[in-house]
Amino acid sequence: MEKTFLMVKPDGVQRQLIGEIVGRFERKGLQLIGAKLMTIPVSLAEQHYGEHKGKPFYDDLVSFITSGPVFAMVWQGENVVELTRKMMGKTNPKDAEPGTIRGDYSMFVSKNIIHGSDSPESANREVALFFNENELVEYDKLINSWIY
Ligand code: IDP
Repeated sequence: MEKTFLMVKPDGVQRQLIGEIVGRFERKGLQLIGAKLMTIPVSLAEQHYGEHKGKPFYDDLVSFITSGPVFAMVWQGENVVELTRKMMGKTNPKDAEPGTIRGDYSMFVSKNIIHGSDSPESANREVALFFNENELVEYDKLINSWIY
């Protein structure tokens, strides 16, 4: 089953949106297999956002993502990467459709409350960056026979 890395950013944690965001993915039928509240060290933030190094917003992005706790998660399901990107909405909340997480709960690109891997390859990389193998819990979700 495909996995993805999702993270409620510091603004989403402060705005008490963890439960709302987790609830949307649960109700969709996805399976949570790892989660933790953590403060990201600068070195991990730099690795995670390495592709943006050199861009004008990079320094602000690293200081924002390390500014307070995030809620890091691993979810699995069929096509989970594409599906959760759709549920998150466009990067800039002004372009994100109502009904998406960013469309419903955020106003500004640097405070867009959630991160989600953008391809299965980046999902594998990001899951490995944030979680040890033993932090991922494989279990049978009995309701899956009513979902798939
Ligand atoms: P994504 O989070 O939708 O995958 P990316 O392009 O990978 O979008 O950008 C990573 C994060 O960097 C965004 O979620 C947003 O918080 C921030 N960001 C992207 N573009 C800008 C910008 O033009 N100004 C400020 N922040 C930006």
